[in-house]
Amino acid sequence: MASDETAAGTSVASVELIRQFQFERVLNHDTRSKSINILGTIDTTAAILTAEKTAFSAHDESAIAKLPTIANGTSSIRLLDSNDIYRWYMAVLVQDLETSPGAKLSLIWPATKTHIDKYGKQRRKVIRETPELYRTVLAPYIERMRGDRIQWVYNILSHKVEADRIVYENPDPDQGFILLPDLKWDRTTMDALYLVAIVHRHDIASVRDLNKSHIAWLKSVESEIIQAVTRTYTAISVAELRVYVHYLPSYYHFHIHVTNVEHDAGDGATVGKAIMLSDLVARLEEMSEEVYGFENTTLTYLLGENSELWREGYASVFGEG
Ligand code: G7M
Repeated sequence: MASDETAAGTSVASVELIRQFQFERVLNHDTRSKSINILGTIDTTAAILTAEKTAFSAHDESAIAKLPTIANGTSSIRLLDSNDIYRWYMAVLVQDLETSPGAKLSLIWPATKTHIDKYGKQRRKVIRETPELYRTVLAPYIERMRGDRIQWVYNILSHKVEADRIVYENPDPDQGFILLPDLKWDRTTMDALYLVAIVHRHDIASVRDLNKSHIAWLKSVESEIIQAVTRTYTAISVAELRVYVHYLPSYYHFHIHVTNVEHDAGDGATVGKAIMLSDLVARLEEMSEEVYGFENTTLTYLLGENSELWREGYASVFGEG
């Protein structure tokens, strides 16, 4: 951001956008993560608003100690039922924008069809992607998905946005990366810590581009990440960090997810999507010179049936009809 004035101006304009959001329909909701994705419009253009109830900040014991008393007066607690030694209630907890906000909102605007498909409810399919399928179906799709769709990545790498949030940077154009809070993190709840490390180099779109020549580099990136995180967030130790990569990712410029193991990152941290970085390195180490890299292996993952990749690519390979 060029100056504080610009930053403040951007922030007011961004808050104003939320106020202008016109509801259209619910795309998806999840009772476990207590979140909802809503499709709407802002100034007649499609927008997706995601609202997620915030987690309790277990590290902040003084706030938690006040929990039984922070309900807004006795009229805001209602007994639902009781049975023997068990009693359960509904309560309105006092919220405060700075210290205990009730929800985290994310806005995508203008939202593309790919975003709307991604945030909508959808069944998933298992894709057993051979090297041949990678070359013929996924690789051409990845080419189309680079460019504008990852403008946000380039903005971070060039310090154009989110620069004041950077937790750690190794600026080397070949070896380096930027570590910063993922947009999914509220930047306060330590148990929900979620960072993303985006590499400076542009030649790795996904796990498929990793080969044996990257082993030493991946190891040093992982250890730099771990050192930076444990130095910055002293409440967290090495054994509490989950460092992993998505296959398939949503954005095709190599990046690494770093979360607190206590955080339930939902589908993003499950089998069929998340691969531990250290497992990737181990697989590369075990690979023969002949196989050499992930380009020549079979990788299996889950794919939403709303996605263009399923509809226009894999449906005809794995679909029923
Ligand atoms: O699935 P994939 O590995 O591509 O995940 C990309 C990650 O980047 C997700 O965890 C997103 O929440 C995160 N992310 C996406 N965008 C658009 C941004 C952004 O603009 N800023 C930050 N800090 N993280 C983002």
